Amino acid sequence: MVEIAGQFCLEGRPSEVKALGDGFINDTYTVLLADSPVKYILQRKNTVIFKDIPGMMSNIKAVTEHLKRKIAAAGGDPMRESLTVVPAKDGRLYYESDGEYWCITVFIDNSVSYDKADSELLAECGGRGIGRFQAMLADFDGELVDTLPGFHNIRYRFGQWDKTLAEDPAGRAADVRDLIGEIESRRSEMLDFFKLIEDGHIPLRVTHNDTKIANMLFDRSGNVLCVLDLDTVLRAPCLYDFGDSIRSYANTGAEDDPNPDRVSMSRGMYEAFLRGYLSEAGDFLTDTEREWLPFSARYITYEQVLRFLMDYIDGDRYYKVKYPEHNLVRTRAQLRLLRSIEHQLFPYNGHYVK
Ligand code: GN1
Ligand code: MG
Repeated sequence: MVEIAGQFCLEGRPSEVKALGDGFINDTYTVLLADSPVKYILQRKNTVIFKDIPGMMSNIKAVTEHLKRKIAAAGGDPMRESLTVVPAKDGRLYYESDGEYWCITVFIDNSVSYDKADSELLAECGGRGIGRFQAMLADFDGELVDTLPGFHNIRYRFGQWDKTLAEDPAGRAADVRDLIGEIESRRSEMLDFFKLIEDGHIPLRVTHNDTKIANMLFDRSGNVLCVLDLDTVLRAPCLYDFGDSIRSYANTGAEDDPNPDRVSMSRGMYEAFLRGYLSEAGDFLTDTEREWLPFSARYITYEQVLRFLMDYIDGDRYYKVKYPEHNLVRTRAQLRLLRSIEHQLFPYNGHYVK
């Protein structure tokens, strides 16, 4: 891997590559140099999931250049507040070898990362960070390749779901009938919401689409320093980012908590994130977007239950698992969160209550 890192335009000779983090999709490493304190992040991108790595990297390059211009204009530090893509020596944004795709970005030191939000203040800062990220991209008018068609599209997900259930590749469907029922009972409501997007009542913007707290870096005073993992930057409703953030920030337990009793939505964290988010995004959101913010938490959490369960039924082919039942444990924990969101935000016949 030191040799692979050497294929990129680094500020010195790479001397060591160390595994980093817990991503479910890509493999991530830190690259150290022999003669300089500068560090880098090396990733082997998952080509089963991402079919067009060159397209993905050109998206990331275009978006980060736009962000850097905005950050510089606001007096910020573009090298610390945005990812920086490091090209390979041949000028490409990736290095390909034996069908594997490798990419490098600059490591941002003196920052803090979290797996879980530990205070309402942090949730509010997270909300501000995502709102600001979306606001800076509001006038991005470059090309973006749709590298993950149907990513948060529940109609597309139901297509995959129906096929997986019909094929039942790992013979697991019979044992999870109760969970399948949880998905089916909410199908039409989810499609009703998605129809608002299909019919153009909710606009597409440039959004992140994977806003869990682990995908941002904070500074020492708790503000979002830099939004990471731009693999899924796409044109999509900004509600997906809000919903996915609530799924992450407001969960009192872990995403894969083996004890679902620890899992619920913290109303305080929800309100704090919302406050922070609206302080930055309030200016560009339409009334319809505002109205559907609470439902987006339900929608994205529901989609995540479906995706974890579908992967379990499919024999664990999408998400990395640490043990055989991992996707099932994730499903149950996310279902508990979904119920808690419903119970608190939609107690009366599915209507949102303030
Ligand atoms: C994956 O890449 P990572 O680990 O941040 C997934 C998200 C899921 C998330 C669940 C491309 O995110 O959609 O919400 O796991 N990314 C992709 O933690 O599928
Ligand atoms: Mg990702």
